[in-house]
Parts: sequence; C-alpha cells; structure tokens
Amino acid sequence: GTTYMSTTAADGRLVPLRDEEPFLVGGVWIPPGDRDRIDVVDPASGALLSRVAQATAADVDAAVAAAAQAHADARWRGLPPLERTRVLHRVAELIEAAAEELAVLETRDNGKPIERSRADVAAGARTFRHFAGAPGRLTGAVIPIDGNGAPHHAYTVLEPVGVAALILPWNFPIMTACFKLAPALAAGCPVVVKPAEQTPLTMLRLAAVCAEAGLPDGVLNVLTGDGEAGAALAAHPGVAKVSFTGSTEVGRLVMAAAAPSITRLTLELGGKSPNIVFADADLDAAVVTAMRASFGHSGQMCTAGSRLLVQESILGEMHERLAAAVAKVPVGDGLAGGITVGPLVSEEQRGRVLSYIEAGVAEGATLAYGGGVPDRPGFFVEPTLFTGVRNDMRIAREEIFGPVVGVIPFADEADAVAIANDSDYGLAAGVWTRDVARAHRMARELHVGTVWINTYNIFDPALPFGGVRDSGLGRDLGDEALHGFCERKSVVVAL
Ligand code: TXE
Repeated sequence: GTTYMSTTAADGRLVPLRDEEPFLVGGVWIPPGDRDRIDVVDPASGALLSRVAQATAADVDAAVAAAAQAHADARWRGLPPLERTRVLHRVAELIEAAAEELAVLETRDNGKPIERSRADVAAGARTFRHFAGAPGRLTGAVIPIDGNGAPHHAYTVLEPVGVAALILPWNFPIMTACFKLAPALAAGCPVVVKPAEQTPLTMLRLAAVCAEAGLPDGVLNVLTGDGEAGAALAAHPGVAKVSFTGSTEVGRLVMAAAAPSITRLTLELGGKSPNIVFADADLDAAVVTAMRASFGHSGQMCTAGSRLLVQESILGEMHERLAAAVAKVPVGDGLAGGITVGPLVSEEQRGRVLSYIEAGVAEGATLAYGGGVPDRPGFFVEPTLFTGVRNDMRIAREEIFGPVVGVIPFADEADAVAIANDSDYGLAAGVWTRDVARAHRMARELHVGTVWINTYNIFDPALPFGGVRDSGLGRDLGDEALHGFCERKSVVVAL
C-alpha cells in the first residue's frame, strides 16, 4: 500500500511512501518478494517509514549482468555525446522539478535539517549540469612519437572504464549519489548503485528521475541492502570500478575485495579535520563558521572541523566565545526549520557518539558544554564542546561523527602544522588568519585534500574533493572524477 507523508507547510504537497520499496535492475522495478527486509526508520521519531529488500548475491549478479549488457550493446556509451549531454541536463531539470519532494524525503530518511537537504538536492542538480557538458570534452591528444625511425601516427582516447559500482553513505545520500553518478554517466559507464541501508529512499527516487529523463534501461541499476550486498558488489569480477564513500575500516575491506580483479577504486573515507584559528583572525567569522563546521548536520560530515586548533594567546577569549556560541546552536527536528543539530542517523550512531564523549572525559579533557541527551524522542545528542584536548586523546584521533568538537591549543605556526598533520587522516583543513603569506604557507604545509582559508565546507562540482592518507584514494568531482571513470588508450598507426 501507499501512505503519504506531508511535506513542510511551505507548499502543502504530500510525498508518497510505499510500505515496501522495490529496487531496479535492467529497467525493471523488483519488489522485495521473499527476500529479507530492512526497516527504513525516521531518525527524528524512530517511526517506520518503509522497508527495502536485502539484495542477494544473485541480485548482485543480475544487476552487474544488466549493466554489462547495456555496455556491450553500447546503449549509452554509443549515443552521440550531445545526446548524452541532453539526457544529463534533463536529469538536472527533473531533480529541480522534484526538489522539495526529494528534500523532504531526505530529511525524513536521514534526519538532517530541511535547509541542508534542499542545499544537497540543489548541489546534486548542479553536479549533473556540470558533468552534462563533459561527454563532448572527453578528448585525447595526438602524440609525436619516434616509432623506431618509421613514420607513425599516435593518439590517445578516453574510454569508459566499464561497469561502475557506486557504494553510498548515509550522511549525504542524494548528494554523494549525484557526485558519483553524474561523472560516471558522463564518462559513458553503466552503473550499479548501492545506497546505505539506513537511507535508501532518495536514491530510489533519483533512479526513477533518471529513467524519466531518458537514460536507457540497464544503464542505472540500484540494489538495496547492507554491507553484505556492498561486499558482493565490490568483489564482483564484472565490476571495473568501485567508487565508495564510507568508513576507513570498510574502505580497507573494499580495497581488499577489489584486489583480485585489479578493480579501479575511488575511496572517500573518514576525517579528523583541523580547523585552525590564529590570533590575528576575524574571530567573529571564525566562531560562527566553527559552529557550522563542527555541528552542521550534527557533525555527521567527513569534513567536520572536529579538531579546533586555537592559538594560545587567544585561548581564554575563544573559550568564552565558543561556550556562548554553542549554547545558541539550535537543536530539533530537521523539518522544523532553522535547526543546526538534528537527530543522529540511528540509535547505534548515538551510542557511538556518547561513548566518545565518555572517553573524552575519562582521558581528562574538560567538558565545557553539552555531553548529554536532550529529553525528547529521536536519536539526539547535545552539541558538545571539549576544551583542553590533547592531540593524542581518542577524541582527537578517531572520527566521532557526531556534534562534538575539541579545542586543542597551539603555540605558533610550526606547532599548528605539526599538530594538524599528526593524524591518520588527511581530508580537509580550515585556516583562519588575516596574514596572506601565512595563509599560503599553511596551505602548502597541510597534508590534506582540501584547505579552506577563512571559510569552511565550500564544495563545487568543478573542484576535486578527496583525501590523503587514510582519508582515501582518488577524487570525487572535477575532471579527476570524470577521468576516474575512464581508461586512456594509446593508438599507434604505421603510416
Ligand atoms: O559506515 P560504512 P557506517 C564513518 C563515520 C561513521 C562510521 C560508521 O565515522 O561513524 O563511518 O558508519 C557499505 N563492503 N563514515 O558503519 O559501514 C554500507 O552498506 C562494501 C564516514 O555506516 O562504511 C554503506 O552503503 N560495502 C563517511 C557504506 O558501505 C560495505 C560516511 C558505508 O557504510 C561493506 C559514512 C563492505 N564490507 C560513514 N560494509 C564519510 N566519508 O563521509 C558496509 N558497506
């Protein structure tokens, strides 16, 4: 049966929700049938939203086979580049047309504030627009070669790598779907997507949007299921490329599963990003942005600025400013509007976060604000500020993925660089200073994938995004993502 969930009052529309959601293989929507079910729960209330199937090993085989068949038939890669451009622009238009429905569904499924879901959906549409122009720009080069003294004509071409498996996280379900899907499709690859088991709903809706836009059957296949389905997909010999976003721990498993087939990999993994405030910074801006960087989406962001490095000379002032700012961070149901800290995605995730707060106290950090569970239904944790954190504490080394930030004091620029780089992770960093030369020196010295100077969490489809060290391999977005779904072939012709 179908039930209807009301959207925000803004336009009074209703979002349809089925008791059970089918998945998509070879252009056919397949109901769960006799497969195991996974409950899809609203994190703001704990209420059941829908159920999806646990895809089996046979389903994984069928989805990969459907994608491989679409590739063999050149159903997508064989279309003229401008025709693929047209379809990808159409996907963007249809995402925009369904934007409010997708945003409400995302907030219900994931718990994130509605404004953030709207921004994620808009970013998804922009990503399709950016990569829509790519098919006609997948060019090679004519390369002058020696050819053993005889005349030869040599050139390179970019070809789609083959079937791409996209394994998605629950923290940015529709946005990461678009970050990976748009460049994969632009490159000409057929795909099999596995959304996270906690948040499958917007990906299923996006698949319907892509079909409506004219994407041929079999080019986009979606399997629901947990890590078992993900593992089967990553290990499948018919998969040429895996693009994964998730934990570093599972990233290692994906890498091992990919090894036997030398499957190409892009991994976006965890982070423990330093957000570094120098004494000469615009402290008003630094504090406001630090709140967003640490507590936005309840800290469930791989780029969360969870290590707040503060120069010793302004430590007292910053403690006061931060404590005052944390107290004002709005907590509540993401659909209420104006919320920064919504519920965590699941009961389990809340348990993880609370155990890190206990670990911080046990290791001697000062709990300056929060640390508790608000008295309300849903999986909430108060925005939490630790001061007096040392970089060797667990709360400074391990990704918490909750609304918890720790202030770590530093003496000078060299000290800031040493602390910032002393991490297994290397995803992103923020630097706050009015000294232009220092800003650029820091940008050079920080061993991370992205440096934000006097800002934080700015993304763009044109700008590569990814990490160094345990934060990952390869890049989402930008030409790097596009080329990550391609192989470059060299062709040599004797003249
Ligand atoms: O992630 P998993 P979880 C971090 C964050 C969070 C922690 C745990 O610290 O607290 O990870 O979250 C699929 N082979 N991030 O356990 O398990 C899984 O079904 C193939 C950071 O939810 O890594 C889901 O689709 N796939 C992060 C996806 O992997 C497997 C975003 C991610 O889930 C698999 C999410 C396997 N063996 C969590 N096991 C970021 N980088 O932003 C699971 N999966």
